[in-house]
This record gives sequence, C-alpha cells and structure tokens, in this order.
Amino acid sequence: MAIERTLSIIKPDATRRNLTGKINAKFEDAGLRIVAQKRIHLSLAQAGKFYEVHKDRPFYGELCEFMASEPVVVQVLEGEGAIAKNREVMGATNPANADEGTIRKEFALSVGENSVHGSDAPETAAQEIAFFFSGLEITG
Ligand code: DAT
Ligand code: MG
Repeated sequence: MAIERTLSIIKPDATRRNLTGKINAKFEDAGLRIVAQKRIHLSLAQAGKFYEVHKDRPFYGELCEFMASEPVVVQVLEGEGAIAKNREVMGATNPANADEGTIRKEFALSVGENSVHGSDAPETAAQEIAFFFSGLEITG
C-alpha cells in the first residue's frame, strides 16, 4: 500500500465542544500524520462550493449552513493507505451505524453533525486538498 494524503475536516459540532485534540489523537494513534492543519471559518459560499457534489441532495442547504456556522479545522493526513484508513477511523456517516472506537461513534451528534469529513477516493482527496492548501503549506 502506498503512502497517500487525504483531506480531513473537523466539523463545527466538534470544534465547538473542544474535541480537536481528542480527534487528532485518534488519527495519530492510527498512524496518520497531520502534515498540514489550519482553523478557518467557511463562508456559506465556500461551504457550498466544497460540497457541490451533494447539491441535489435534500440535506445540501442544511449541510452548508452547518459547515459555515462555526470554525472548522482543515487538515491533510498522510500515511499508508491514508484515504481508507481515515474513513475507518471516522466510522460510518450515521453515528448509529458506526463501529465502536470510531470518531463518529464516540463524538458525532447526528448524521448531519457527525464531527469529521474525510475524502473518499484518490481523485477527491487531491481536489479537496487543493481546495484548502497550497503546496507550500504541506510539510510532509
Ligand atoms: P461522508 O461524510 O461519510 O462521506 P456523504 O459524503 O454521503 O458522507 O455526505 C456528506 C455529509 O452530508 C455527511 O457527512 C453528513 C451529511 N449527510 C449525509 N447524509 C445525510 C442525511 N441523510 N441527512 C442529513 N445530513 C446528511
Ligand atoms: Mg463524503
């Protein structure tokens, strides 16, 4: 398995509850390195652009408003098979279906306020990393 990079977002429900450190510990314990990280407050337009792929789904408006409601922490995680590994550590989208020990099982409030975002494939990881970070901001 190759070394990969993936885009992670610690969402407003988690930053609000001061869970950034606990969530980062889950990534690091799984062998994922945080090679870039910043705290930002997305505008509604920026959230809409990031989640454009979901624009026809019924929850799109609610999702964008939530993501723009309070600051988020955007980060690049690096490691062996980082994209799949991160999805494993995150757990299922709906916390009711997430495995024990996953971030969403432990911290998510609902299917909407589910604490973390993670890229789902190499192409989306590359696009999503470029959405938030320039090459100079990623240290390796
Ligand atoms: P994931 O974040 O696990 O990749 P996704 O890409 O299908 O899940 O959806 C993106 C986000 O949209 C998800 O993290 C939370 C929100 N969402 C998904 N399904 C939803 C639903 N049924 N009701 C409300 N929000 C939902
Ligand atoms: Mg997704």
